[in-house]
Amino acid sequence: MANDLKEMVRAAKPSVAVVGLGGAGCNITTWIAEKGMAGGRIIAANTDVNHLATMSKADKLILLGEKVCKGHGCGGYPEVGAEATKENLPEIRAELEGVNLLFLVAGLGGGTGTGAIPVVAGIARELGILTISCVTIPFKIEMARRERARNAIKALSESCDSTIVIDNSKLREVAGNLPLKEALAVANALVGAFVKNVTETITQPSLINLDYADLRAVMERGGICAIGIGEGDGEDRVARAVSQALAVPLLDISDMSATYGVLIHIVGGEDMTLEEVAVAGELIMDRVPNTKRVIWGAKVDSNLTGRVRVMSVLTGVASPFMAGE
Ligand SMILES: Nc1nc2c(ncn2[C@@H]2O[C@H](COP(=O)(O)OP(=O)(O)OP(=O)(O)O)[C@@H](O)[C@H]2O)c(=O)[nH]1
Ligand SMILES: [Mg+2]
Repeated sequence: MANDLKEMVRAAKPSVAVVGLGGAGCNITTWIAEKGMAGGRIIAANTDVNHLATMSKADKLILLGEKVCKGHGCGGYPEVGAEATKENLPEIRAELEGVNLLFLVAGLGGGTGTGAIPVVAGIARELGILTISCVTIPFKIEMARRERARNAIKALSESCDSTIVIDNSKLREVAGNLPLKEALAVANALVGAFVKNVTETITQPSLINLDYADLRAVMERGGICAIGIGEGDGEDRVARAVSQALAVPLLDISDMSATYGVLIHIVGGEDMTLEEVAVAGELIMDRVPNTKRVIWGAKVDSNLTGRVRVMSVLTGVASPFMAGE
């Protein structure tokens, strides 16, 4: 019996993969690979051979569109990025066979990531994989790039289950006056931590496990999603972390009460109590009363003693960016 159960646990463990596409996407997979992620396979794909070979870390590197791009990038043309990705379809499909949960990460606005991400999402849909894309949209001053990103998000919301959108322009609110490169690194760390936390919480034992079925219930056809992060210490640390996570979503949302679902992930030191985790769930419910589903996972990280960090994903939101702002 014990052996049967062990075998069932092994068989029930979902297979998770993360694919970074283009320069920003590969920077995010590099962040994840450097931190280490238990239970998921990391793939980095780019047309730019130099960036891929010298700066990208992953379990598997894929050079996209060798014929079309000859190892250079796409120069900001998404049509070229899509063409380049089609050259590698068999290889990408082979990587995705048997995967249950897929994260696709890219910075929208350039050629490779913007062109590749809908193509890979299309293969994932054919294979019936729960697919969550995590994308950034360019700064407000990058007008033409923002328009390109908007079109890409429309395409993604048709082919992915959920599309988590981070507006680089909103980074100022969390990253303050950091130099550009460091502000972008804040977004990379946020997306990287989200992918790592969700992967580990559904594949490894943790304080409160989110399982694959829970995740599927919230993220399947979740539409456009906003992510927020908050941190607190001392008394009321959970309340402060939760309100910060909900107050500064990294995408402007027109109406928070229309949120369909919420995923919350809490990380705290050895001193975090189960009571605190439960309170976090209640506080979130108060803020988004019409939400149909709330799921959460929690994990202990001994480096965070005295503090808690909360990450929230609101699904099915309406954003002024998508309305053409
Ligand atoms: N968060 C984040 N955003 C980035 C980073 N690098 C670039 N960006 C953003 O992502 C957009 C696309 O840039 P890249 O990812 O370099 O473009 P690409 O997909 O490689 O496309 P091409 O180089 O044109 O083939 C830019 O307009 C920036 O807004 C990064 O490291 N982190
Ligand atoms: Mg590039």
